[in-house]
Amino acid sequence: MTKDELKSEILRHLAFSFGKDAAHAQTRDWRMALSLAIRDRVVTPWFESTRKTYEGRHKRVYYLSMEFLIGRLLQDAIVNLGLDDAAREACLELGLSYDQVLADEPDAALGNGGLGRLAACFLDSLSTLGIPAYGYGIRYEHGLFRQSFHEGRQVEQAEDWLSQPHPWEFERPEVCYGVGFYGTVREGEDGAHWDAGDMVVAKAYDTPIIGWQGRWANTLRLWSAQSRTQFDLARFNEGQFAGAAEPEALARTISRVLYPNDSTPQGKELRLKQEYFFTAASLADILRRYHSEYTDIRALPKHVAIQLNDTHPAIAGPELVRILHDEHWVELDDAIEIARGTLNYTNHTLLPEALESWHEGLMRHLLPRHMRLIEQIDDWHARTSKGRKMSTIDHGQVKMGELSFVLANKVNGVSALHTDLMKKTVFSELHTLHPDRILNQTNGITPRRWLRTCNPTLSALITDTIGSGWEDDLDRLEDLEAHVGDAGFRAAFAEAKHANKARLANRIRAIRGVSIDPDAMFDIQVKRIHEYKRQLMNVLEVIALWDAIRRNPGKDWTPRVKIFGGKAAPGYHTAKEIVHLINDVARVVNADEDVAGRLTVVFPPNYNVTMAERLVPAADLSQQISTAGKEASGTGNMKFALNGALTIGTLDGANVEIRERVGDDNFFLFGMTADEVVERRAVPDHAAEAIAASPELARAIEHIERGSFGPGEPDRHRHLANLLRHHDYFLVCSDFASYWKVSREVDEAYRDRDRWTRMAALNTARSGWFSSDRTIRGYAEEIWGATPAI
Ligand code: F58
Repeated sequence: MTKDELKSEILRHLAFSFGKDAAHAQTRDWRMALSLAIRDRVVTPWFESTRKTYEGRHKRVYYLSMEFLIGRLLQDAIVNLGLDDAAREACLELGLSYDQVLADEPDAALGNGGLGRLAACFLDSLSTLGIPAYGYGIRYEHGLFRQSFHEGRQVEQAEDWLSQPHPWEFERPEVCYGVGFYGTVREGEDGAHWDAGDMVVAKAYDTPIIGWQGRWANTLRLWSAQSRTQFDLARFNEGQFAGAAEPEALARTISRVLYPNDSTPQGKELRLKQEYFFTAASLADILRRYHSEYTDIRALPKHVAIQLNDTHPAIAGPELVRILHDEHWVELDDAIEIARGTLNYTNHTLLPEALESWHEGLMRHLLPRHMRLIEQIDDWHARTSKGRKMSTIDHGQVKMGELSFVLANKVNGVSALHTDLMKKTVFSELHTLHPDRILNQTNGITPRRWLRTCNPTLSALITDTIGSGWEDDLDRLEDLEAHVGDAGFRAAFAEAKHANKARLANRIRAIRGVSIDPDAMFDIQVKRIHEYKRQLMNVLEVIALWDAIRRNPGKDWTPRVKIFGGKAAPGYHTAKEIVHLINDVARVVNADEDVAGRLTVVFPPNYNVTMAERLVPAADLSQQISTAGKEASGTGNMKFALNGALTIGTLDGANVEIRERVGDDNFFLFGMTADEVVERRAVPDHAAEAIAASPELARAIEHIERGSFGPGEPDRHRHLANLLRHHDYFLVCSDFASYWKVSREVDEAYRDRDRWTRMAALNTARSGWFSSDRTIRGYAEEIWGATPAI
């Protein structure tokens, strides 16, 4: 498509799809018109992909996920279709700023963090590789909350990405399924019958996901909840206006918000309803498609592979058994085997508090038939695998990890270390019973979004140096290594980074009013705020550094800009206190003339995919400092390394594999190993001992206790200080001395810019393995038995 063709398509949509004259069109209108002009180019490959899948009778992959953190879609589609030059020029000729048009698109924030973003990267890779696949999830009306700060405290507001039309989706009113809840189970002569007490309708919305160079497009199908009953006109006419709308409002509650607060019984029930809602609708849809092609339900595992993204869709196991047994009259044991042959489960966490379990009473109340089947599945497992009963039901709780494991063909972890720990800890008993079931698939990231699109400066240098084609063959970045010894290449690499940093500095000045120097080291930690991710340790380092600079102002300190980004879960009190502390520390440090130009702290609110796309290319240092054994993998760590940031990190999650690949000389390692963490926790007074051994740490905690960051309110952050001294479960204190020491080595290393650039370039050259294309190939070969259809 030429620039002129695109231009006339934009104008055509502006007039005929939106009824706007170019003279009166706003940025939004132009963005919508450009989106539809681009979307038109996606439709033909999309239809073609569906046709080829049917014709070739290809095995289909279904990725069930409560979350898809896709972010913006317009530029992604433009770049994948190779239309970026045409789109930029067309906008220019129409008198528009291309960047401004792109920036008008709201982020589709249908996820919390890494798990949801991984699902989005996987969709991109599945399409790029031409593997017939569907993503299934929920079309939340309100995605992840919008974060702002009021006097340093996090404030949450409802996010409303659907308040304007979403140009990428196609509503499918004809694709809808009834999903039942509650009710009773009748045991008849011909088996069990579930009479649901309530029913909502799941309606489909499809978004095409176009792969690299437009060769293939898969579908993301999201479900929206609707009432089954029609609007009650009689009630309305009796004057009961709210009552007449009630059934609709209640049904819609299910797809209203991402991750409803589940601290109340009602919230818990709603979350379980969401899980069953989208899982049941997806399975009904998968089986409808299956029956349109095949007659033998027993051959399901041959033609269909279903991946459960964590345990949120774990009810798929009992639901599939229910359909096979109750509706297709397959013997129970056979039904269980067929379900097991079809389903696979990815685990994303070992944190005990994050492992899902549901109260047996709630499960029986909401899904009586499923609860009965869970008991039978448990019996079957005990019978067939020398297992003890009660692996899935324990002390009145249904453990969804165990249930997913028992009903999975394969179970995978998301980094080598995590998979190893899964075998040794949460699933040790099940692993002994089924030693071939657990395998590893280290996470990956799509290089299209996370290098090609977000970092055009570095991408251009890469293409100039090694030619094109690395975007879907990221191992080719290895070819850069031969150029790292070339001073000209290093200078160009440094220049690309500097340009990205200057762009970020301009933005931060515009949004936050803080001036930062692009020559200073940009030191970034962006991710959800969590105690195990240890943003608290990072802010302690800030405090200690501020204190050290004030004590020794004459020293030639390496200038640093500390950038934080991330949201705390609304009900996670300590995480919110950490947010507050970072903001308070930033205020004090940034106002202190003694440290000006040497240390600056920035915490832009509302970290999201779009902000990540701006921060990642501009980082010099990537903070990956979780307590070893706690971060399942991390994917931000990969994005930063790929874009030429050096990592300061622990041996946790995929950091281990990043370090192995980029080389220990190009990675700043500190802290305890996962085994040492377990030992250390058993030492009485480990925190006190560590504080006594580190004067920097001791002074930093004293500053917090003295109220240095709580103007007029000295006890403001005392709780965090107490936590550090007396309940330091995540071993911030015990790792601090090592962190501080290595951080000073980082300062030193940054002074030798050319050496730093060499290390950074080696990170880029050696990160090709972290492409999600490699991850998806691993799933396809080792888990799904699926092959590309192109
Ligand atoms: C993340 N999990 C892991 N969970 O923490 C991270 O190490 C890993 O790289 C990533 O998955 C992808 O494998 C994660 O993001 C959640 O967001 C939960 C979703 C359900 C509610 C609680 C948080």
